[in-house]
Amino acid sequence: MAAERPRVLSGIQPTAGSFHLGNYLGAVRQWVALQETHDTFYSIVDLHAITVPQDPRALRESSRLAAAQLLGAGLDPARCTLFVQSQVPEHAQLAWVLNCVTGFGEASRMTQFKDKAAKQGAEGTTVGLFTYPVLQAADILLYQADLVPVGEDQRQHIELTRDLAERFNGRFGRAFTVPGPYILKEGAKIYDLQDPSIKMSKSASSPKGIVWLMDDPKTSGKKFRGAVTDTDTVIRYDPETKPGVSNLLTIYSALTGIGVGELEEKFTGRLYGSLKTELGDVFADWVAPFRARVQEYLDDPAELDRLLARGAEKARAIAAGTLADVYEKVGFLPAGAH
Ligand code: ATP
Ligand code: LTN
Repeated sequence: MAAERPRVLSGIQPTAGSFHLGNYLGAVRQWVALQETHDTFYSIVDLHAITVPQDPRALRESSRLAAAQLLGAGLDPARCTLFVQSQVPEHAQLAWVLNCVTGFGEASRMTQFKDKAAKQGAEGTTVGLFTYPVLQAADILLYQADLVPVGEDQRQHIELTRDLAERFNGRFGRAFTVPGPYILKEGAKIYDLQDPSIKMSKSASSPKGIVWLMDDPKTSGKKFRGAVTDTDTVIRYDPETKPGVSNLLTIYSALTGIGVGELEEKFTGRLYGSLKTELGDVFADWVAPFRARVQEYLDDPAELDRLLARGAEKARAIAAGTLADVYEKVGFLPAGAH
C-alpha cells in the first residue's frame, strides 16, 4: 500500500531554537498533512547546519528541539520517517560521489550560496557552504523521492538535484528517480508583523516582527497587538494595498480554518485593534496544547533519542540500498568480500 504512494522528502535545519509562525504555516503544517497521502521522509539536517559556525551544545539542543516541535506539530513516527541527517551516514557518502559529478561553475551559480557567502565574507565562507546544495541533492536522491515540498527559495536547488540525477543516470545507468518540486502555495507565506513587505524570517525580522512558537503566548499577544497595519480602518483582505491587515487575516484563517471572506464579514465595522487582540487569543489557544506536547517530548530526551534512532534505522534501510547501487555503478570494489 504505502509503497504505491508518491514518495516525499524534505528537510529543515536545526538552527533557531524555536520555529516561528512562518516555518509552521509555510512548511511544517504541510509536512503533517502529506503524511496522510504520501510516503514521507523528513530530516533534521544538522550536516547542513554546520556549513555556518554552530556551538556544539546549542546544536545538540536545537536538534532535539526541532524534533520535539515537529512531533508536537503532528508528525507521527508511525506514519512518516523522521530522522536526523548525521545519523544516516549515507548522506555524506552520496554527497561525495555527487560532488564529483557537479561542475564547479554549476555550483558557483547557486544564488543562496552567493547570498550567504556575501554575508560571511571570503574568510568566513566554508567549502561546506559551497557544496551545501550537493548535500541537499544527496538527501533527496538517496530516497528516490518523487516530490520535494519546499519554499520558492529552494527551487534552484531542486533544479540542480534533477540535473545531477539525470547526469548520473545517463553516465552510469539509472540509479535515481528524478524528483519534482512541490512548491508550497503562496497563501502559506507569512509576513513580518512590523514590516509586511518582507517575509517573517529568523535572519531578517526584527524581534517584534517575528512570532516564535515556543515563546510565552503573552509575548506573542503583544506582538500581534503591535502589528503594523495602515491608516485606513476597514478590515479587508487586499495584499496590495493592505499587506499588514491581510497578513493578520491569513494567519487567523490558517490557525482556525475559517475562510478569509468569512473573517471579513465577521469583522465588518470593527476596528483593527479588535482583530489584533482576537488574533492574539486565537494564537494563544492554538499554541498552548502545541507547547505542552513539545514539552512532553523535551522532558524525556532518552525517549526522544530512541524515537530518532528508530527513524534513522528506517531511513538507512532505504538509503543503504541506493548508495550500494551507486557505489557499484561508479566502479568501487564490493566492501566486505572475503
Ligand atoms: P532564514 O532567515 O535563515 O532564511 P527562515 O526563517 O526563512 O530562515 P528557514 O529555516 O529558511 O527559515 O525555513 C524553514 C522552512 O520554513 C522552509 O521550508 C521555508 O520555506 C519555510 N518558511 C520560512 N519562513 C517562512 C514564511 N515567512 N512564510 C512561509 N514559509 C516560511
Ligand atoms: N535547504 C533547505 C533545507 C534542506 C532540504 C533538504 C529541503 C536540506 N536538505 C532536502 C528539502 C529537501 C532549506 O534551507 N529550506
